[in-house]
Amino acid sequence: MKNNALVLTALAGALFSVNASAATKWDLPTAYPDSNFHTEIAMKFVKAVSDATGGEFKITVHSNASLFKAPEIKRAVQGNQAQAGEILLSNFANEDPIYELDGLPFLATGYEQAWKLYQAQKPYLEKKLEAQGMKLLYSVAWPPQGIFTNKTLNSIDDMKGLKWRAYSPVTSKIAQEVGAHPVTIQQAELSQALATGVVDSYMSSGSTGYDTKTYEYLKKLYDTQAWLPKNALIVNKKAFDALDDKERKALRDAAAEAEKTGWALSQEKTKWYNEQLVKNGVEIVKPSSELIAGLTKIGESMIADWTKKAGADGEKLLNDYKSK
Ligand code: PCA
Repeated sequence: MKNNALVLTALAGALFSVNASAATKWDLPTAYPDSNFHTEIAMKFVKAVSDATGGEFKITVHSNASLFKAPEIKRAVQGNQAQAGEILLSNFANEDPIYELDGLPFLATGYEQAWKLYQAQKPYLEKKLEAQGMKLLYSVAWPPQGIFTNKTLNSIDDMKGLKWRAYSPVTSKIAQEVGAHPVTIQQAELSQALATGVVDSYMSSGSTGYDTKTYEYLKKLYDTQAWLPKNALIVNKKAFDALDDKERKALRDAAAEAEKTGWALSQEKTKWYNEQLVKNGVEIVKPSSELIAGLTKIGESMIADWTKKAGADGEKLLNDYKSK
């Protein structure tokens, strides 16, 4: 009897210690390198989650497309091969217009407008992701988008024939509209594409120009400030639902903090990134009004197309945005 009790106590102890050490381990693939500010924010986010749970909830960031390539991350999270992931929303424009919205030229140009657009977009984004078995944790804007090239661009006519790197359906469409030749290449492969001459121009932020050492190849950045696309941190819904209350709270709190500091850091680093480009020989050019007029016209027709595609919800969203 006494022995049995001892065995039971030992068993219970063993079970308890198994439970107590059953840490939650998640993977978080992202497509951008450690030097990127989005990755910096993601690293802080996972540390905050770990700290708030006494190290019980560990999320491992796999940066620079080392686990999944940029266009594969969303599906990996959906299928729970990765429980969390960071995606560039406008990469998925062909899936649903809601993903395209913040990639449209001249709809929202500065940080203030981009934040307002996000507030109007967010409920629809959450709904779409939920329907796909995922949840939105936070989203942060990239710096404003400009054009890297060696060519002098007085108007969009000068963009004809450029070998244009695209990162999304919209950036591909812009190339088609101006008679450039688009090739879709994600950031992780961009340096190589520049080095081998596959592309000689692209539209993106100073952040990507810096991360990819674009300054070694392209010496002008036309500061068009055309839009601010966003990355989003998403999680698999089943994985999220399987968390205990403490873990879920840790995740939510860390996400709210990441979003707040992420937007501030993005804005703050815009200047810093451009300074690094200048130090490395890039001329930051104020675009002519003719160039802006040409790009704005392309943007307007894309926004009109978007409104048609997005139907009544889209119209409501845009009205919401304009009234903010
Ligand atoms: N950098 C990413 C997307 C937007 C940006 O500023 C890229 O060029 O791939």
